[in-house]
This record gives sequence, C-alpha cells and structure tokens, in this order.
Amino acid sequence: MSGIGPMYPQEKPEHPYLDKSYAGYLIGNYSSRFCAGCGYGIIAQLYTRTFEDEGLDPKKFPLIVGIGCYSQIMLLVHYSAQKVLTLHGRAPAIATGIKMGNPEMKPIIFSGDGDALGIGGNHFIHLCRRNLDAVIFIFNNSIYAMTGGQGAPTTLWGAESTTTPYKMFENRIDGVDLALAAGATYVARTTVAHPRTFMKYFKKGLNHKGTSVIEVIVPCVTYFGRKNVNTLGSEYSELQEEAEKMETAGKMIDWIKKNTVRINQAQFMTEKELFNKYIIGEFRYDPDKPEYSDQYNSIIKIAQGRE
Ligand SMILES: Cc1ncc(C[n+]2csc(CCOP(=O)(O)OP(=O)(O)O)c2C)c(N)n1
Ligand code: SF4
Repeated sequence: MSGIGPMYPQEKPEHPYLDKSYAGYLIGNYSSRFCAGCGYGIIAQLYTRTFEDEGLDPKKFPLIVGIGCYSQIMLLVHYSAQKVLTLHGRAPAIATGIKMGNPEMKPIIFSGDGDALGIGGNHFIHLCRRNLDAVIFIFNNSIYAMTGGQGAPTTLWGAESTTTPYKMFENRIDGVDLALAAGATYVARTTVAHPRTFMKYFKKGLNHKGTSVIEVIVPCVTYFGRKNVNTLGSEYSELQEEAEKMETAGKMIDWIKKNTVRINQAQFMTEKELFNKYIIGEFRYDPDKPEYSDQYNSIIKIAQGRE
C-alpha cells in the first residue's frame, strides 16, 4: 500500500464511478492507496456500480469493514454508503449487533481471507450458523497482505510467502466448504476476473434473507505475485522452465483465470486434479431456512405472552 498520493483535481477521471467514490466526490481525489495491480480497486468499482444499479438505501445497507489492505476500499466506494470500520476478524460481530438493534437493516460485510478465516474464523462460523440476514464478502488474496505478506490459512500449498520462504506446507482452508458446513444459506465464489458474476452474486445476496457468503479471489501483486510463479497450482508445476514470477496485474489475472474451475466442470474432475484450484460458482441457495433476527423476534413475542 502507498500513501494517499497527489491530487489532480484538474484531471477528469475516465472511470464513470470514480466521481461517485468517497474521496473523489468529497475532495476530488482520484488516487488510490492500493499498489499498482492490486485487485481491490476492481471490487470498489463493482460495489459502487451495484449500489447505484440497485438504488441501495445507505441507511438500510451499512457497510461493515474489517481490517486488512482492503479496508482502504472505504475511500473508493460510493460516497453515500454508510461505512463502519471495525476490528480485524470482528466485523461479523459488529454486523450482528447492528442487525439485532434494527432488523430493518441488512449489513454488508467486507473481510479478508486472513480476517474471516484466520483471526475471525470463530465469528465467521457463528454468523453462518445463525443464518443472520447479511452479505459477507471474503476477499481471498491467499496472503495476510497488510502486515507484510505472511502465510494465511488460505495460502496455496507450495506457495512462497514471507513466513514460508521455502514453501507453504500446511493444508489450506476452503472458505466455501467452511460456510457450507457452518450453515450459510447462500454460498458462492467468484474472482475479480469475472466481474459480471461478482455483480450477479452480490445482487442475489442482497435479495436473499439469510447469510450470504461470497468469496472473491483477488490478486495481491506485491506480496503474492512477486514471490510466486504462474505455474503454481498447475499439474505441470514441475515444468519450472516455463514458470514466470507474477509481478504484474496481467500475469496475476491470467493465473487466476487458469487456476479457476467452474463448478459444473469440477464435478468431472478428481480430487487430485482439483488440488490447489479455485472452484467458482454457486454452491448453495436455500431461501427456506429461518433467519436469525426473525426467529429472535418470535421468541420475544413468546416471552411477552403475545404468542
Ligand atoms: C486481533 C488482531 N490481530 C492481528 C492484527 C494485525 N493485522 C492487521 S491486518 C492483518 C492481516 C490482514 O489480512 P487479510 O484479512 O487477509 O486482508 P489483506 O490485508 O490481505 O487485504 C493482520 C494480521 C490486528 N489488527 N488485530
Ligand atoms: S499489498 Fe497486496 S493486497 Fe495490499 S494493496 Fe498491495 S497489492 Fe493490494
């Protein structure tokens, strides 16, 4: 991540949603704090576009943000979005409080892979188990980026990171599998290289009453790409002569596309073939399971003798 950078108010942003960004709209600052090639800018624009397309009422759809590089998305998302910056891994707990305080609200949670599946794994499990009406995004860049590129529970086997300078040898956690096991009622995975799918899943989550978990595979060029080669995850990874470090956004996006398998293709593949791959698609949609705040309200009525 870099400093906020110079402002060029005389320059008109080419991207239609930059004018709608928090920093762009308020102070005409169109710079980004993300490294060149970071995928988080794409997410900010897709969020803002969906926010406008759906005409989201900011008072009903607060954005609850955990701690990681991605927290800087707050400067880029729609200026009128209500944003709450919370603690590392604790965004689901704050979102639960907000939802229970005012069940009319539907929190949208931003979390990193380290955030939701490492330090906040416990909070994530219980959000899913309760089926609280909220959308939680897990931005998976396979690394703890903000603190210097340490290996995370999601780091692919064989990958290099600052804490695994030879190779990652631990089994990785799969955010989708965990969400399914914990009981989330809408579960999907996509990547920033599939922007239309991102918006489709986001809109579905917004219209679903229950916990929607959307994992998004994102490139971190600085701490993941520069240390790893584009044959990572490939069955041909022993062909090291073809391997290239992924030090640019283009190489990382190409690798993400190559290392991604659609859910309908995955069913014809063996466990060995799927090792280290990202399966994308929709894994569960269950609109019939009772939602937590509704259930809680019915218990209040029983306690008050009204039912
Ligand atoms: C309770 C707690 N533990 C650790 C930290 C230090 N910390 C801040 S951000 C971060 C890593 C974030 O990684 P991730 O959630 O994957 O997001 P990214 O930076 O990759 O976007 C860590 C370990 C913290 N702020 N609070
Ligand atoms: S360190 Fe990685 S995740 Fe953080 S801003 Fe840079 S590219 Fe993005």
